Amino acid sequence: MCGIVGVLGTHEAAPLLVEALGRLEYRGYDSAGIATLDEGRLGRRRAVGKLVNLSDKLVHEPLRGHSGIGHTRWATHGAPTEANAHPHAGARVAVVHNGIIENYRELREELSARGIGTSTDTDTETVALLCQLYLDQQMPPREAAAATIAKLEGAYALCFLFEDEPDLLIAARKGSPLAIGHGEGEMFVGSDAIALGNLTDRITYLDEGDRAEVTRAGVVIFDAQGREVTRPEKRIAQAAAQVDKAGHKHFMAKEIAEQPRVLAAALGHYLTPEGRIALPEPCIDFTAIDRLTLVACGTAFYACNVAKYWFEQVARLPVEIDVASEFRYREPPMPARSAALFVSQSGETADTLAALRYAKGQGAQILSVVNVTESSIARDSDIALPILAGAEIGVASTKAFTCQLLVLGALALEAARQRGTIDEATLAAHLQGLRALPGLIDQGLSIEAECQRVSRGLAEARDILFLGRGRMYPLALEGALKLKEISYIHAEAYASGELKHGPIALVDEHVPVIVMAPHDELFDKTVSNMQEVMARGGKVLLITDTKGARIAGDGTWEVITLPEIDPLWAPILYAVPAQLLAYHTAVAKGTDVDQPRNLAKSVTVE
Ligand code: HGA
Repeated sequence: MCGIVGVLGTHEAAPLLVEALGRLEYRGYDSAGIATLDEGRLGRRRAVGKLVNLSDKLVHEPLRGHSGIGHTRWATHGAPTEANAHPHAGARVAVVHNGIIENYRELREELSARGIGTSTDTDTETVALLCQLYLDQQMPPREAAAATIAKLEGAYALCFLFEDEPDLLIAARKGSPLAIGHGEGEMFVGSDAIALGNLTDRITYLDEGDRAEVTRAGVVIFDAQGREVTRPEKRIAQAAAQVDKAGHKHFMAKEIAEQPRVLAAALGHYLTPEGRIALPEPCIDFTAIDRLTLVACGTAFYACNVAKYWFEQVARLPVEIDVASEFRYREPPMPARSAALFVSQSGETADTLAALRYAKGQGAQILSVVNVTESSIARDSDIALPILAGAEIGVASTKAFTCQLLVLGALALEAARQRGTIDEATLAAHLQGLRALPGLIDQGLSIEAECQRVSRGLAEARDILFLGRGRMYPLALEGALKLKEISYIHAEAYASGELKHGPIALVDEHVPVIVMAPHDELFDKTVSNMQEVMARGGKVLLITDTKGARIAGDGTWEVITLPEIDPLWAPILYAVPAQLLAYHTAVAKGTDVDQPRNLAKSVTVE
């Protein structure tokens, strides 16, 4: 989603702002802009589309000055035009904003009653105009910003820059993350630590409701009640990490290839060298709960769908599951003996965070599975389990998905152990299966050339169906989502058994049907459904293992063969062809793989 950056530097700010915005490109955006103070005067440059358009503009119309703010916008209110791009400004203040100001209509009316008109379609402009109104009423900048923030409803991360105030930025957060960066005689603001990676690794995260007055001498923070507070300064290793593609054409390709390594790192964290499960202490007591609620959005939701099978089949623990945007408003009762688990790569997903807060309000024990351990979701949880995937830059999640599955799998085994629903030998075998995963995924990656070849055919299709049964049904859902996200081909997933209840009407020779079926206990059932497709002229791509290929390969359009694996963990391995097919289809179609249209990486608005 939107990226925010602020600089109080000792050199020209514009190049630093543009570079930092470049580090935020991965979040997805449709326009960009910066404002600086040149000898105390506010100047703004904004451009629609990629950051390069803004850079080009700056070549012809440079902005000078050592203080500035910048923004990459993912439009929520108003089309992605130059007028709607941030920073928004009044005569003496400029503002960048991430989030949604929900009472912007009322604010507009208030401004209009005073003869102040708006000139954009955004909610954000009202923030700049309101602050300007307070400045016009002779409030000093710090007070004008505080008074403005007090009037806002909704979610925001904000950064204000004032004319004639080259040593001041005001930053505030409610519902959207914001970080302060500490330099040597310089200070920074960023919507995440990655934005500031080239500027500093010393970061202070603002808490919910905080307002920060930033000067080159440091930062003074006030909490939601206006009390001065101290927030810890941390060294963030990840921020310094080079955000580069390591020789790959796209971040997505790099992140797919990284999976054996990051899964091995996660295994090292969650299993002892002797192969026992090692969860952080104190861990959840699975014998004290009768139900587990799993909540997430998008790909993380499909990881939860897989985990439901694991918790129910292996640990005999009833699981309720929902997408966060529905869960948060559904007012579900949460029985006393229950826990709720939230999965989010960024740990900032707005709907998931709101769902977590609802469950917490109901008294449930809160667990989370996140990649960013400093995130709001991690901090609001009783137990936060890191997936240790490293920075994921591609908008389409890949390594975070498989790492989420690995952590959820280890947790399900732990639940089974505690609840006595698994015997020693079976537990040891499944643990062995988990340990084998990095090697198997490494082998699995060798199907890339085949996936690339098959994808040339898929790229011609207008619609594609994915089928899976049991634990593979969520993988079919994930495969369809991945393909839609980056290739823009319409794809749907169905539980194989559901096909004949409607969607089979779609099947003809133009609709490829991708069947995900390892040779497991449900293989024969899935193969029957596959035969039903082929009997109607359907063109089947079967993804299976050697045994499955031998039995059911005849008559299919294509077969992709993966190594054999403990069927329990097959969803983790079968994520690889789902990712590779989506990736190569998108490449064949020439779409923007890492920053697909309309999508954002960390969805911080609801
Ligand atoms: N509502 C603002 C900012 C949008 C946003 O935060 N996206 O992530 C706008 O539409 O400009």
